[in-house]
Amino acid sequence: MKDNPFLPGAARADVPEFTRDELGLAYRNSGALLELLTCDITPTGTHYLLNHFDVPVIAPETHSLTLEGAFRAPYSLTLAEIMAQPQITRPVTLECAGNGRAGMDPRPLSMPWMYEAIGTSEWTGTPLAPLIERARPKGSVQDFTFIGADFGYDKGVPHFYGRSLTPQDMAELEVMLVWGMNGAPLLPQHGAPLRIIVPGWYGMASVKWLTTITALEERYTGFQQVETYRFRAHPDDPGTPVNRIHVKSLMKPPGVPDWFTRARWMEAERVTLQGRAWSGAGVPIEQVEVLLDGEWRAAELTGRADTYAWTGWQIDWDATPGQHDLACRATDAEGNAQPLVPDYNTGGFANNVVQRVTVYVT
Ligand SMILES: Nc1nc2c(c(=O)[nH]1)N[C@H]1C(S)=C(S)[C@@H](COP(=O)(O)O)O[C@H]1N2
Ligand SMILES: [Mo]
Repeated sequence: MKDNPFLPGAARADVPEFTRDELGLAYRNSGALLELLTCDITPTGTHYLLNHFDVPVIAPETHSLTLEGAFRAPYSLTLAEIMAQPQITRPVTLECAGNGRAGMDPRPLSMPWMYEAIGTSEWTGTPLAPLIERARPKGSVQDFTFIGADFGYDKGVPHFYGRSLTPQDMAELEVMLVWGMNGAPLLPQHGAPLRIIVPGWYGMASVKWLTTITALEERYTGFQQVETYRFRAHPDDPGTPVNRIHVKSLMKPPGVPDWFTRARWMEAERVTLQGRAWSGAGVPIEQVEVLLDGEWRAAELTGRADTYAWTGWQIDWDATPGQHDLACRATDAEGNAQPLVPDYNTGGFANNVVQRVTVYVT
């Protein structure tokens, strides 16, 4: 128990592990609070954030969305016209593709997420596919691009944040055009006044501050589509695209924390451990196992609110005195299970390694 931070006079290791630039990104791109995993819907303001550039401030009264390019009937809609479309509200779990990056070895330099780039909100908007169909895309269209109002540089490349989906993606995914989050207008940092939500895919596809949808007769080659968000084994590897979310689970850490290390302390007692599990593309969670005293035990699944929302789980644990290293591991209905060691890629994407939580019980 030599690292036990709960002992009086416990020392802090002072190894400068993260760079200043990573620290700066971590201030801007806040993560969810794991203790709120008990909430079905992530309380507004605690949903994780990932903003590549500066948050643009857009006046909703004058905002419009333009559909241009290889459409037979291109058009624009004001925000008011969009909000008059058939309205739907759905809980959707979003996760940043970089979640878990800080747990990779070597650590890829970017936003150093550990476990917390996750959240589930009730998104209000309208299905996007009918609005694209209304513009009558030509048969030759290969990509629909979604461009945000935020502009900046990455690796020397200036660009508006943009992503694309193929006509087949549009047919398969239930993409929403969204103006509301948890019953209120979108917050500036979450894409106000208009964004898309691509359920079941990592968050990079859910373009915020949406201004333009362009139909292309060739594949889109924007920076965020082809230069990043690829699984590359080494820098010269062309790699494969990152798209659907990989199966994952998290637990609410039990007991109380040590301020600095976030290690946990509790008294010996019977407790109910709780958490959430999710997978991509609407695939349900089949099983969650929790590592308790060296044994993987099946948790009870408490269900999910909708196809693209996370599933709750819980399990009782008789906590006995000593140090305990807990972990949780989900398996989805396609048989995908979380790995015990991370699968490396140069961008640090989709690290769905099992979460580990150290608990000191007295
Ligand atoms: N325009 C724009 N859209 C964007 C981004 C961005 O930087 N600019 N970040 C993307 C990434 S990587 C993620 S994970 C999600 C995060 O959405 P949130 O901040 O609302 O949680 O937004 C996506 N959409
Ligand atoms: Mo992300």
